[in-house]
Amino acid sequence: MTIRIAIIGAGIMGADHARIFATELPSVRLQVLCDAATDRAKALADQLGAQDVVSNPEAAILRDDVDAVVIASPDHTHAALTLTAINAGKPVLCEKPLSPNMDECIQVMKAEEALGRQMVQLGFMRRFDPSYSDMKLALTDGTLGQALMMHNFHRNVDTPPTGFEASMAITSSACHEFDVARFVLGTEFKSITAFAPAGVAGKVGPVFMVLETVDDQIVNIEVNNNATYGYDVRGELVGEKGSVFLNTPVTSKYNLGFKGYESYPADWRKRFSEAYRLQNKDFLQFVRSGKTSAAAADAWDGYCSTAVAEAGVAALASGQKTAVSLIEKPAFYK
Ligand code: ISE
Repeated sequence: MTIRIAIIGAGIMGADHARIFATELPSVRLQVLCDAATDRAKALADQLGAQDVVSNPEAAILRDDVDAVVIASPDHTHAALTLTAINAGKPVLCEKPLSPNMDECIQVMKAEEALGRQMVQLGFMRRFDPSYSDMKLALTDGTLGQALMMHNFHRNVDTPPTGFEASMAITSSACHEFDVARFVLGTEFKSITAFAPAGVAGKVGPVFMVLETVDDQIVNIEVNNNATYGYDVRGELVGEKGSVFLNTPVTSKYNLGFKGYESYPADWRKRFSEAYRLQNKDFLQFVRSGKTSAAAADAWDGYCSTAVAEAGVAALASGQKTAVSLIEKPAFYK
């Protein structure tokens, strides 16, 4: 069966999802691209062969010729559009975060429960990245013994010219690390402390966070959205018998001008291209079978990372170690 997809948002991520579905995966059709800037959506549709272009996201989701929805619009629109898709009975791959606000995540979980079916997959694509998969496997197969610590670096070249507020270093960037650390360690966080090191005037500054898990492991996260030199994500999981370090896929090594070096990508699309492809393939399988895979992030995972992010924003403002308090996990997600 060919799955007809609506992509909401034709910005950097909407365009990348559209490209992946149109050029890398079988039995899927770009049915409609939706963006407030219809000329941007039209240019993408012409390039990738999408059937139609519209500007109203709700109308796009509700169309009879749409089977499944990808939401890649601005963060604050994610939850409401996800609810529209759930209420229409359409599976949805929603970019992270599910919402910058915990209460909205709870509403999404309630809507799924009321329907009696999971409809939401969250775009925490790092769960599908082969290097994080190795890390998780080294824990689950016993190679590393007990997990003790996890170190994480998350560096972007710069922030988009508009729309990226300081808190988004935590809610929109660090949320990847919150989720992937929960996934790799198989645990939840109990506290977060956040520091703002010296930054450059007029730019979103770096944030350094220290988190404790309920199993007493320590996770630290550096986010620097204005690192300038390249997109650079690093991680190391330390266990009682050794450690696993993420290896960034590198295709070439340069020998030039008395130096040997590798280059960095400008953003996350190249670094995580295989993760995105595997994630979107997994989503199509979810649409076909109605069953979530073990790797995929669901609405509960979206809620948890937003709960950690909310505590992180509060911790940064207060300078205090802040508790992460989660609601009890609904039986529906167990
Ligand atoms: C962006 O939205 C992403 O999803 C990237 O993976 C992340 O590295 C970046 O910091 C976010 O702003």
